[in-house]
Amino acid sequence: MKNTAGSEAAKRAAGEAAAAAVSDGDRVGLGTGSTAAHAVRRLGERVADGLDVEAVATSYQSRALAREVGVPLLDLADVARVDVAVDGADQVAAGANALVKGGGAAHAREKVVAATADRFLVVADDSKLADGLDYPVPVEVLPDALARVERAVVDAGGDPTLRAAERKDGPVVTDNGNLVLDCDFGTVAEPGALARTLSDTAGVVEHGLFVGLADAVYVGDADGDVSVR
Ligand code: ABF
Repeated sequence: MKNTAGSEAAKRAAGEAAAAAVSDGDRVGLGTGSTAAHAVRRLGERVADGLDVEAVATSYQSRALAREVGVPLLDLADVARVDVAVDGADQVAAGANALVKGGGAAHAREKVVAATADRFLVVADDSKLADGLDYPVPVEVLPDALARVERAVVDAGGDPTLRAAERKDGPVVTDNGNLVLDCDFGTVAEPGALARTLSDTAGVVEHGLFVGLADAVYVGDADGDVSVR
């Protein structure tokens, strides 16, 4: 489930500020979620004004928006690196390079794009900032490994909940055909260690701890001001 508490003015300010950091000729990673959508829309305006970029999308949602606003797309499978990626987050640990992402169940592709970007710019409203990460960590799971991964999450001190679909009965199924466990670990003292534990768990396709990947975090507030940290 996504952390949707923040104001639209704050999201827009953060997204548009990050879009301004994209340069002519850049290959761009387009993130998912309402904050990243502001960056994509602003990029579309800049493309209409002559900006020459090519982009890869992190989800069906961001691909559809890119097409709608006229940002030229490449197939992510053909792209080994991007100059800059812009994406949202569900929670940002203030002062640490650690995020929780995956409220939109797109974190597997989002992490691929973030990891291949020379610059990974996170965009968030100020409600996403926290002293320590305590937002439930999304874990994408092979369906046949569900019970095993649930047990591994419990053994690691977490409380896993299978993410239910909002508009129909049954669980959320990701773009990759997998399930999502939202795992409450309380306040995560060592995000890097937990990230390694989850990555080492057979059946885990990807998890939503992004540690050491962000090059900058654009934080918007309700007044439309942006701080970059
Ligand atoms: C995606 O969108 C997810 O990784 C993240 O959980 C979510 C943030 O959504 P929003 O910007 O709408 O709060 O980036």
